[in-house]
Amino acid sequence: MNQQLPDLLHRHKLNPILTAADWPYPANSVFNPAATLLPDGTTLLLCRVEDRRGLSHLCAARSANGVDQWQIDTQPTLLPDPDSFPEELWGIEDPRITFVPELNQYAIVYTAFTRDGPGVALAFTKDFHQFERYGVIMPPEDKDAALLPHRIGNYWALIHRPVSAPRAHMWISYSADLRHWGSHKLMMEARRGAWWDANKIGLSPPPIETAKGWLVIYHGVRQTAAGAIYRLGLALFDLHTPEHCLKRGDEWFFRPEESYELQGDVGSVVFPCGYTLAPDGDTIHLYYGAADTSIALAIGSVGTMLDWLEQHG
Ligand code: BMA
Repeated sequence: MNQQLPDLLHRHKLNPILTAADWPYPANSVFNPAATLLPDGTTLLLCRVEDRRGLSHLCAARSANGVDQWQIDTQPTLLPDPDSFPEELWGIEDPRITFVPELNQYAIVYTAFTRDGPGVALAFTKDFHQFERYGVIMPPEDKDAALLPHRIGNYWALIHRPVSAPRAHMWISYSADLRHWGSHKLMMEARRGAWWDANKIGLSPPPIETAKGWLVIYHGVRQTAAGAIYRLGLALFDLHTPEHCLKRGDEWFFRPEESYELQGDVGSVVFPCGYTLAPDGDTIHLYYGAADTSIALAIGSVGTMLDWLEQHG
């Protein structure tokens, strides 16, 4: 192992843990999964599956240990429904799952690929079999969104990433009813110039609620002559005013290094959309898309990430 590199996440030796070859039906690629722990301790991944036309849908995979022996739904779990939701014309992508205790349901926030680019859509489910769609809640161009698990004051809060080309920052918006959104606040800006997170950033998995604040893993997109590099950074936000950034790491802490991250449909991409927390409340299993082709797992500690942020923020 290269001791010069930050050591916050350890790749699982079985990586990539899921590929299109594992799928029960034909697929081009499987990547960018949302994740949650079901009440019985089963890990559920809601995977983005890109079919051979290029359009994506979502498919659930379940495993007792979150590593192998995946039971994959034999049919797509959530397909785009462009007849009822024309915003899903070109597919649905990159989900984030948040369990919402007040509603006793899982919120799934995903990208709807509309005729005018990506927008943010919301659906709820109790069981990952039946889904109630709310439709697009943030119009294009917007993506990389997740719902916070409970209200802040009286309002639900949604983190998302609208684009005001050529730059794209993280915003947070509030709603009393989950359908009408306002009080839009800039949460964190992409840096400029040579920085690893210059010009375009976005939320990766949903924020992690800790005693010190909302711990956010975000991606920075660096444009280079050879294409984009997607790397991960950390930031901490106030628990009661989540648009207020308490700390932001200057350096990335995870980057594409392994062959399955460097090569694929889109090389040099690590793109997590979900994590699970072990019963110790500290061990994090981060699930990420590797090179827009497969699904990989990296394991870390929330406490160690917070300590790193103290030193590097
Ligand atoms: C982003 C999203 C992700 C994708 C990444 C790299 O903009 O579209 O779905 O993994 O680009 O291609």
